[in-house]
Amino acid sequence: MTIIDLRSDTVTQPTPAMRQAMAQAEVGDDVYGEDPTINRLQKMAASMLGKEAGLFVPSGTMGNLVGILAHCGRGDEVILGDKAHTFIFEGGGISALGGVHSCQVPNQTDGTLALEDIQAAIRPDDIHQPPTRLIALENTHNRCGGVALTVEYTKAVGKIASQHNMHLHLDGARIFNAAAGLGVSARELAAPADSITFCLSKALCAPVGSVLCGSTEYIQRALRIRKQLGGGMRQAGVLAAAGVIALESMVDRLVEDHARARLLAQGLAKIPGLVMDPGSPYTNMVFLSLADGTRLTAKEVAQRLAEHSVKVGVVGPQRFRLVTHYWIDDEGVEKALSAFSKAL
Ligand code: TLP
Repeated sequence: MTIIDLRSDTVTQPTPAMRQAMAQAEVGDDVYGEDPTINRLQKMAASMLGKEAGLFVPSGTMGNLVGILAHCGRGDEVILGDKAHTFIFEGGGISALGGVHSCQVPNQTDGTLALEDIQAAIRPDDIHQPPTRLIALENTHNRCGGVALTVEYTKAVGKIASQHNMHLHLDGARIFNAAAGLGVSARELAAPADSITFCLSKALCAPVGSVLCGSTEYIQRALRIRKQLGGGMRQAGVLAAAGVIALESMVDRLVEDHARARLLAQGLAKIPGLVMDPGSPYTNMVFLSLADGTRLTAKEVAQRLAEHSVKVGVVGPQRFRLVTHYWIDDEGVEKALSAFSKAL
């Protein structure tokens, strides 16, 4: 029986077109800068994000790590959200491996950091304090419900960064979902940022990889850091080939995932015992909880759903995250709704 896997868009398998492109990919040694497929992917990515250069990395986590270390030295500080993926889910890599200090500012429910909170977090020039070098935002914001940060907001943060001679990094793991959700281009969303990393292996279905984009000089620095971290790959054009297909043919269809997330949310809202997060879904993520007084925990409900071949993310004792993606069709949404009805 087909599994309806709504745990994440990271579970997406490569499409048949990707598998074919991977098999036929022209490759070379990328540490020598000689993999034509990687070079093509990096160029495409940079151009779509409006940056001078791109760097293929194995994961979103490495994209953020390399991205932040290319801005900050040991003892420097980055301002980020207390619900940021980089703060919560990346193993503390920026401090463990780069000695970068983080200053967490509360994420508002719309995924933003209040501008006054950012201003207040910027350190004075004082030898007792770590120098604030960077602000990092996340778009779409995962823990804040997959909500997209607007161009206007990102511009306002970019302005603060440049006024203080600091930089702005965007964890744009799902920047193309943000763009689709807002009806703007990813390039506009990335414009105020000095650097952006986005993932090929989430909603865009590629099996591996992310791309970090920024100025030529910045990417040159990032290249050295990627090598230090062991992320210099050789004939990885077989992976980049799927990324090229992802950028060519998977971006414009993301609106379909968003429409199915809405369909899913509408159906779930009608099932007694479930409480939708207000506003959910913004893009491809549906967040909901069990109503107070429900005897079952989210984990127990997830086990029951699994018996009906439906997998969901459990993100709290009573809370779920369901993510739509390329491999979830209308029938998948129907099956998920029917499984929830049966499980409860
Ligand atoms: N997020 C994963 C989990 O780690 C939670 C998911 O299922 O959503 N930035 C953001 C905003 C992300 O959501 C993720 C992955 C990453 C970075 C890291 O990407 P990978 O998994 O490629 O290292």
